[in-house]
Amino acid sequence: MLKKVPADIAALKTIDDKLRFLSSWTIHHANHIRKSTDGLKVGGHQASCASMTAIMAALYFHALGPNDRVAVKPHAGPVLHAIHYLLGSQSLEQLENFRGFGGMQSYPSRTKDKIPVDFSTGSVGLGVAITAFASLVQDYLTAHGMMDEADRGRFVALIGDAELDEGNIYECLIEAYKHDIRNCWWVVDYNRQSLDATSADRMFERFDEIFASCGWRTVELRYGKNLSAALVKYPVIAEWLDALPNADHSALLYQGGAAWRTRIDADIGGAAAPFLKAYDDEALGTLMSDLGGHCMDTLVEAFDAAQDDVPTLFVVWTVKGFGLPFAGHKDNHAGLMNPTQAHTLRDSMGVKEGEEWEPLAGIGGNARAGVEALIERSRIAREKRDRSFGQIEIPPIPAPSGEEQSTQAAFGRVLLDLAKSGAPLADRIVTTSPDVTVSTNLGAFVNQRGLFKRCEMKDVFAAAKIPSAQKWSATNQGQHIELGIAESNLFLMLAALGLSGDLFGERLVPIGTLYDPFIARGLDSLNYACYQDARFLLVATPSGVTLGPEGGAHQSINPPLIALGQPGLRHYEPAFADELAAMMEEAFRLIDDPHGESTYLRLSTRSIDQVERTDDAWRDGALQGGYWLKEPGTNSEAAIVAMGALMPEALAAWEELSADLPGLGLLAVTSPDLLHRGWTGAQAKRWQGERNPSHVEQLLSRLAPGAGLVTLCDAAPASLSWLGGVLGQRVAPLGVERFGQTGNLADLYAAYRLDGAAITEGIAELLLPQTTF
Ligand SMILES: Cc1ncc(C[n+]2csc(CCOP(=O)(O)OP(=O)(O)O)c2C)c(N)n1
Ligand SMILES: [Mg+2]
Repeated sequence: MLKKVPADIAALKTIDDKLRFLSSWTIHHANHIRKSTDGLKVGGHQASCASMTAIMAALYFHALGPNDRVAVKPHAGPVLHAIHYLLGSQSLEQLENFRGFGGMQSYPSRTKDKIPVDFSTGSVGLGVAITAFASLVQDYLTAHGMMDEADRGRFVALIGDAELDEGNIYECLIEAYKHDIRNCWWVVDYNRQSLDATSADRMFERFDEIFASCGWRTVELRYGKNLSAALVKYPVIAEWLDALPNADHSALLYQGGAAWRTRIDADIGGAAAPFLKAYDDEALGTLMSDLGGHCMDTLVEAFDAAQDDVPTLFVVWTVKGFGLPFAGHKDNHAGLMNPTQAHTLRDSMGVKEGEEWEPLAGIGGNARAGVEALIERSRIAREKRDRSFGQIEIPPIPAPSGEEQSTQAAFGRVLLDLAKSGAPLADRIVTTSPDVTVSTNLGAFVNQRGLFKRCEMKDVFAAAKIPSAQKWSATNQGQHIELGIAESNLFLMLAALGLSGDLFGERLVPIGTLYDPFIARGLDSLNYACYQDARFLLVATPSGVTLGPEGGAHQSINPPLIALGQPGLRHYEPAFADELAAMMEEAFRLIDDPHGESTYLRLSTRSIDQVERTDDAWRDGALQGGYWLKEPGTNSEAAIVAMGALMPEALAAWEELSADLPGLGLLAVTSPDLLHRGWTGAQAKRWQGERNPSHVEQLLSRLAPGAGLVTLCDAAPASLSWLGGVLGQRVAPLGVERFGQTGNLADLYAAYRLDGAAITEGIAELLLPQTTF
């Protein structure tokens, strides 16, 4: 941590004003000055920005150092851009194009914004929680000697108060406590307003306790220096103000001095007279708005006082829309100043018309020198960090041997072999799982590489010589981060691990496991991880009704459809162990490739006969989304198209049917996601003059133009039924559309129409003279 330097309070206050003006003007420009071509409201959140400008001035121009990383609450994005504009690291063009195509984004975006954005935000709550996981990654890297202790930073989340209603914050808080995280500051912009209205009073009394019980220091910055001094002098006002409900407080802040006077007089009467006499209306309004979050001395003092590594929650009282005409109004969330109001603000800042974008317009004399010096002194990182790819040597991943294997068991074997191999890749792997480490077959890897904890944890069972297949001891050299059962945390952990190259310059290879149906539990966090291009391997197992006796609560149906619609995540669903090994190798490569992405492997516990391969020709196709497991004959009229764990049914049906239907093909689909992307991508390219058919077009063009496809997957049938649209072939889609239930495989496959009989019926449906409807 850097040594603190004395603060130039006057210059910080001027920067606070400047940030309030620039963020407001950026939004104003986009809504009222830039030409609209479609009549849509552009939007923006002037009030949410104004709430935080002092807090952000104090942080970025005083408290933060170059190694600190910040998640900025989504609606204060324009303040972050204004900061970089003052620092010279954001262009006018970008500000003028706020919310325009290619311009600065509505909410801070790591990937699209031109300024350094440490964490994307937008879906409230997630940007907060990822900071805790990032601090854990920092501890991991320093413990493993991949990062210098001296380069440590602090992880700061700037939070809206209503954001604290998101459950993911508390899930994360519990996990963070277990892992003893540190170097985190969460700064709550406590403006007591959400989107719809003012926030509930009751809960805020409890936040202290919740955070404190999870090991956090809590600091409340309620009143600024002037108001605090007045309240000491007039305790009767202090008592009254402390008890004022949120809604009343906001309304009075909006109404101003005269309303404060009337209300105080009505509520307190004669005892308030000396206080009321001491201020005229304007001074009273200003005094009552002097909350901690707008008092630079208070902010600087608080940040300076928290220089150790104890995680700290600052609850900073603010006025939503501070200094703007709709300050405190409950409807101000998306409120925009009209041009007259924006001009009044501009004039009040001493900025001349036409000079609105001059960074230091309106700041004259000595003040200017102070501000310039402060801008020069700001220690935050001004430019985007490099993304560090291409660091990891990826060895060939051999397929585990065995005539009968499940893809889940093969996954465990591959990792075990890697762990034992001593390959550099193995040292970069970090595994993590929400309490399903053993049941997803990570156990063997963990036995080899151990759990990670900053402080050693002994395996009590092993010490007592109680037999167990699983070693469960932790050191700071371990490579498995065990999480409690909270899938959202898994994805946030993967997001933080998957950004290690971007945040810390050292790429890790994160592998997270969970049961396939519970992807849905953390879906927004998964999307969040992908949105900011974190790189990881997600292994979801078991999956589908193939889970048999475990029953419907654990049998997944729609994840392949989720994956089909999820950018930044490649779905592979192998049938055989050699496919799985190839996919893992590809997934590792994609993690370390600038043009790569994350991978989702959907695996199964069903042990199936492996196929004999005569060559490696299948491999390329498998990595592109599919290959002919049984080549079709020339102009074949039909094919079975199957995915994953149902391949034995497809193969058996193929054997049976091909006697009558010579030339029947069997297409093994390994990734509907990739096939679909290839299809649409090739179409788009044709319009740019490139005429290469996509992989799926090539595969399906081996069949007759009007051929029929029976598609089969242990998932929603729509995962594959779209294949008929590629070349206009007819489809009989088989898959799961009702909740599963317990049973053996034969019973379940019959009940859900996933067996040989269903495939035969499907073929008949397609080949018999067309049914008329
Ligand atoms: C997960 C999610 N749900 C809903 C929204 C829509 N939304 C954006 S801001 C907001 C209220 C934010 O209030 P607060 O956190 O107090 O921020 P501030 O008052 O500082 O604007 C809501 C509901 C969102 N961005 N993310
Ligand atoms: Mg709020």
